Amino acid sequence: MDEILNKIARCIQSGKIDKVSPYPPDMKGEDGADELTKFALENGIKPDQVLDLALIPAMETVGDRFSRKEIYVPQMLMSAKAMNSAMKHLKPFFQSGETKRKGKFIIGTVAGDLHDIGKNLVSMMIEGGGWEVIDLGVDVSTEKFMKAIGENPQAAVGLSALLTTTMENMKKTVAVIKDSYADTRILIGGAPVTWEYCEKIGADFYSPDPQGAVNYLKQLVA
Ligand code: B1M
Repeated sequence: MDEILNKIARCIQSGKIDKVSPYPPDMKGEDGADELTKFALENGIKPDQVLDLALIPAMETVGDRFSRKEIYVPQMLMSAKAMNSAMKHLKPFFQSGETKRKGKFIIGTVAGDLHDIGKNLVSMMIEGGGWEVIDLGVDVSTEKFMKAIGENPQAAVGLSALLTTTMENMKKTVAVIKDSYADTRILIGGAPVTWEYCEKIGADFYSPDPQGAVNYLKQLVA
């Protein structure tokens, strides 16, 4: 198991998407994150093992290397593409939850922020937890969140931010939503977000991971 997980992690770190992708040149012709993840799942490795032991640690390494200026945005983008090619195989497992819907959940990455890997994971797990998910995508303006809430007034809302700069937009969005929809439950997350920040901006809940988000929503309807 370790060998295949290490290979997947290497593909994420190097940005090797699939067998036919020419990047990086030294891995040309080799299986990529796409084929290796499919192989791992077909051979009994659990989806959460692929996620927790290969994909997420590999992305952390990518982030660290970017911080140390060992890699730049194009390489980070290739790693994100490799991660997405692996995640498409995990998606059906995370989405095969109960069919009866518990409620609606609106989610998006806040304005100015294009990071969607974490948001997509949260979205998948919540859908798997039995919620109808309205995913507004990335770079979502406050107005777009407000429109979606207006159309789905009972929905809970999730905001994701990965940049310290866009956390400010998260704050603004929370304030505007709470101003018009005081009862709407707002859950926030993303690498730079903390409980302290959650309390400061008046959101209802902070979760560092998708499972915490699922648990929070579960107790809302318990
Ligand atoms: Co960007 N980026 N990036 N990036 N990127 C970070 C976030 C950074 C920490 C890298 C670094 O410097 N070490 C840094 C932010 C620094 C800061 O603000 N303090 C950074 C930067 C600077 C930038 C640019 C500004 C770079 C530039 O252009 N000079 C630029 C900004 C673009 C923009 O958004 N406007 C940029 C661009 C990009 C890419 C497009 C190349 C790519 C994103 C592709 C994509 O998402 N489709 C990218 C990537 C891949 C990263 C890193 C390497 C990985 C992010 C990721 O996907 N992690 C990242 C470094 C890092 O995080 N280690 C970095 C894996 C993912 C599973 O984790 O998203 O944290 P995460 O989600 C977690 C939890 O946070 C939580 O659950 C998830 C699973 O556990 N969670 C929630 C997330 N949302 C939640 C919501 C919830 C609950 C939990 O409830 C609603």
